[in-house]
Amino acid sequence: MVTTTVPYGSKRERFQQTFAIVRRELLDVFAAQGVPDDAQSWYTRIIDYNVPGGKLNRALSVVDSVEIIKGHPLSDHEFLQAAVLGWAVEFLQAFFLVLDDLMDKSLTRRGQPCYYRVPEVGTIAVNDAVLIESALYTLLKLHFRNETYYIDLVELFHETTLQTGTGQLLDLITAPEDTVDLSKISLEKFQLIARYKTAYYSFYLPVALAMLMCEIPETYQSRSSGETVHAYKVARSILLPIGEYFQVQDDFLDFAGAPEQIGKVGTDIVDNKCSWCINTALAAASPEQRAVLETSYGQRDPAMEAKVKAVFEEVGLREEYRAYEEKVHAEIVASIESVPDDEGKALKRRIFTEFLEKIYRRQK
Ligand code: GPP
Ligand code: MG
Ligand code: MG
Ligand code: MG
Repeated sequence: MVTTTVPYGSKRERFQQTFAIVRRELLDVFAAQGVPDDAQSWYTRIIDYNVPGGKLNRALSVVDSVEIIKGHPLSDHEFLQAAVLGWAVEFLQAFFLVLDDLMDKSLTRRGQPCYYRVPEVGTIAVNDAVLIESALYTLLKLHFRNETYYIDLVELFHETTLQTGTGQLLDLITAPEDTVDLSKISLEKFQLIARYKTAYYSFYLPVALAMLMCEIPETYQSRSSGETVHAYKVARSILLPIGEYFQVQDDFLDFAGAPEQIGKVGTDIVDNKCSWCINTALAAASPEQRAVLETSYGQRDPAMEAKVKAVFEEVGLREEYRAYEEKVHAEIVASIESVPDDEGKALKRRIFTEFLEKIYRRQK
């Protein structure tokens, strides 16, 4: 008898195929509440418009990390569980982005109008974000309710939401609409904002979820070094700097990326954001250039925005960025070398290198 194996395609394709499963489950749970067809159609659009269209780096890192820790190709059941955690991160991200675009008054996201700008949606987007958030907990319940680590997954999502909301608060109150005061911003402030608003949910969360699913304990004895490893703390110490680097890239692309490439139109300059770009430009600016930044930053006026961009070019921000990227990449690679690399239910260096290489020199 000839047996044929159906080719799975790439990991990304295999992962994307699981979207149909989680989508169906969520639509069924929603419909089971007994709501009319128009509400069901609205709910379907919420998911389809906001969830599947991203780069999926965060989600794929959950799957990759589970595979690296387990050390063997995943069974169908393991793959689905890892994929559900990946989608849960993408739902968390969609929840944040819908609200972030409203708060940042952004125009486009992932190459389409921001969700709140869809004509019938407007501020209903706030309620839709509530529904997107609730969906991730539905997924966790459907797929993990019977696992011993279920409550750890739930708590991790709750803690991550607190951290991200804290970062967003810092981001917003550091960028008041009516008063531009560049003396109040600094790279230290940028770093704090970046870690809280981005690094926890984008980098620590996907890896910590994989670690929980693989039942890596809080602490264990390293066979290679003999030392006690505080696994989640070590993971955080590598992943938060990667997340900060990612936010530097996001800020640089907000200024220098082509909208067709990055899928969004930058708003940081007009929004008065404490971005890596403004901090780095201020450090390099002459008194005259600083004066231009003082009067033109944070103004909702394309001519003012153009003046700021011209100063960014004059001070050599592109070169600063290239140098920063190479330096921070090398530093992170070196810090990964210090992670104990043990067999079994333990951390592996490759978790971090794979995640880092996904974003190194990214153009979108
Ligand atoms: C990225 O900031 C941070 C977030 C998307 C977190 C939002 C958190 C909430 C609690 C709503 P950003 O504004 O630089 O992202 P982008 O450039 O993609 O708009
Ligand atoms: Mg934004
Ligand atoms: Mg924002
Ligand atoms: Mg940004």
